[in-house]
Amino acid sequence: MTDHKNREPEENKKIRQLEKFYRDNEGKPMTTDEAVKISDDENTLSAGDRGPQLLEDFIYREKLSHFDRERIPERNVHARGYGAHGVFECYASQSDLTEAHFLQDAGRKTPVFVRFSQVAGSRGANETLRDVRGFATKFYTEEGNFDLVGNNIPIFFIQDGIKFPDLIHALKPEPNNEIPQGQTAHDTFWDFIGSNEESAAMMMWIMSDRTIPRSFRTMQGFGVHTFRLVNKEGVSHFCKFHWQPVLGVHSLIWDEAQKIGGADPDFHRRDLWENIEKGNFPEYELGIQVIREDQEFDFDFDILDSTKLWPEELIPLKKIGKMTLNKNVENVFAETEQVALHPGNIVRGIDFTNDPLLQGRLFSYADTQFYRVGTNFKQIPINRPIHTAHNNHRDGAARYVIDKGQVAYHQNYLANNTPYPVPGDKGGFVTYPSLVEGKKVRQTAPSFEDHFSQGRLFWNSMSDVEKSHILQAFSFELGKVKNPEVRERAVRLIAHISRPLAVSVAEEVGVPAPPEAIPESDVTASSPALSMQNTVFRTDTLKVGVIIDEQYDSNALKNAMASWEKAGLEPVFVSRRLGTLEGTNGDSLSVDETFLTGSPLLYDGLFVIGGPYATRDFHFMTNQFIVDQFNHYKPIGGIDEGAKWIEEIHLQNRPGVLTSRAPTDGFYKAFVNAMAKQRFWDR
Ligand code: HDD
Repeated sequence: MTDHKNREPEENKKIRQLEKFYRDNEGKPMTTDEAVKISDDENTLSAGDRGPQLLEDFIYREKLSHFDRERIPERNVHARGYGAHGVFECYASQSDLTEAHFLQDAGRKTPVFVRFSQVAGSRGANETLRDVRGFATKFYTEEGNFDLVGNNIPIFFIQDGIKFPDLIHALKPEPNNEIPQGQTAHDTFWDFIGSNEESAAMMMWIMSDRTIPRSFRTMQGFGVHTFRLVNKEGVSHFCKFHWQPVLGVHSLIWDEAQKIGGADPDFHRRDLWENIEKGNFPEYELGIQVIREDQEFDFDFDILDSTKLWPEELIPLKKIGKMTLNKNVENVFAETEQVALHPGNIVRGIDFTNDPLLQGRLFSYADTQFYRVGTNFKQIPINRPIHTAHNNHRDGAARYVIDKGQVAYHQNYLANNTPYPVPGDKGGFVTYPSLVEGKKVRQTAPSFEDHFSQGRLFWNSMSDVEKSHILQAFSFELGKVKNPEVRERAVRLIAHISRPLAVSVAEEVGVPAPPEAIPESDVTASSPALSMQNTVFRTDTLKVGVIIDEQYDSNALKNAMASWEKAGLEPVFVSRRLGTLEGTNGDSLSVDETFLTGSPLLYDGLFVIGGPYATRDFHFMTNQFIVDQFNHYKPIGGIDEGAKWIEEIHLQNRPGVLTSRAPTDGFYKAFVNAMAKQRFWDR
């Protein structure tokens, strides 16, 4: 691997100049925080060889006191996450829709920081648990920071922010025994869902494979809420934001997700980190769906309801730019942990709507950052805007900036009334003057009351394989619920969306079928854009586990490698021990993983070459790898001994299993095509 510090893209450097905040210890003498050079960092000052330690040892005290304060409260939700820097590039001016500076010119580049996360798990949770993933982006624009704090699912569980603490209390580990960690397969979560019909559509999404993504690089992101775009003329459009991964949307299967939790609990962060280090920069296109103000009531759902999506077939997605993540963080705590994302961070040209869920968030995020990171969290390098902020905010715990001058108030004469407000026509932020009328009430809007049509739309849009995974997910999750009434209530909720699904789930989890009287949604439409089967399939950056031993067939490997390189496939050599292996031509290769450190779970496909001197153990371990890959529907190729072993267990000629004793170019091409298909569901 290359040292990523040496390849930090020039454009990131120029725009954000993060280096000025870096502290590099390499080659430097050790000092205290007061910069006093330290002569001994391993022995406490004590009175005599075996005597008591002395309180005056300021070096010892400083070291321990600082250590004692190293942790800050983890995020209440989305505690486990991983971030990276990058650049967003605008495709074409969007000035007809918005004044937002970063969307004015084709080719304009804006630095970004993204934090991916999982909702329920604590900071140490394993990363492949079934859960919604966060996809939060901070755009450091020339006119201030804009945060798009989204998820990998386009809708949400609830319609009003006041219910968020209830949702999260139900979803987190149960308070009496703090079990289970980071997952929803337990009584309180399903009690909440079964008691809150507005969660029905989200229930369908979270039971799909969307909640077990293959990689952060293969996840969509959604701003969820309806925002406003406002142009120079003051014309407003409603807008939804989407991120589309260039690699397509791909997920694990449940058996893999569970086992990877053990094989590599850091699966997602490792994948992101390693790919950025290798220069496989993840890319996502930003899409917007836009509707005019006068179309607000044209749909059979309320556009302010966060439990509803806008079907792309009705309101098409327009791609307006691309984000490339091109630099890992230098320090996870300083950047990923301290980054303070907030849907309330908007810039001129973007504004809020009355979506009650969004309004709740506008309060909650800043509030939590003040508590979690501290009063002056906005001055921390990762949170600072590109241009220095100027205002009369002063003091507070751990203020980093030294505010100069006598004046800290507005209006003033002594500083010539600076800092001064900027009128709207000179670049100041002006709130869109939307009309507000009505009595103060505490109630759900009647237009928010259809809870089942979009759950049904989602179900109608799934392929047979996706449907079977949803049934399996319900069977697992509700199967873990101890209270039979809670199971039954959840099954009744499913019946509003699909009676046959509810009946199958009821059978699986041992509760009565839902009463016939429950009305099932009559929506017949589907939205192909919602099915992951209709995504992009590519080979680049997919990993091929290559099982190989001494005296491997050098020519065959050379040909295979050439075809993989062309397709961007990345081989991982697996053998019985680390070190080098010699091929038939006297060439050598370096083993990446052993049967012990590697795992078939971690490769997108398997290619078995083996070698003539393979031991019985080698053969046995290889069989295990082959069977796991087969059970997970992933491509398998075999040549030489590899082909023989696959034939011995009668898997040759099964879908996605390719063997050859005399491999040709056509054979290698067929293996690459199988990798592109990724899964062979018809096995
Ligand atoms: Fe939230 C964190 C996404 C509803 C309150 N949320 C948080 C993060 C993401 C989301 C991605 C992690 C950001 C990071 O990486 O630091 N949240 C969402 C989405 C929602 C949503 C897409 C619905 C559309 N959230 C939501 C509501 C509330 C909150 C309704 C409260 C009223 N969310 C929080 C929070 C968190 C948070 C408690 C915890 C840590 C933080 O904010 O910074 O304030």
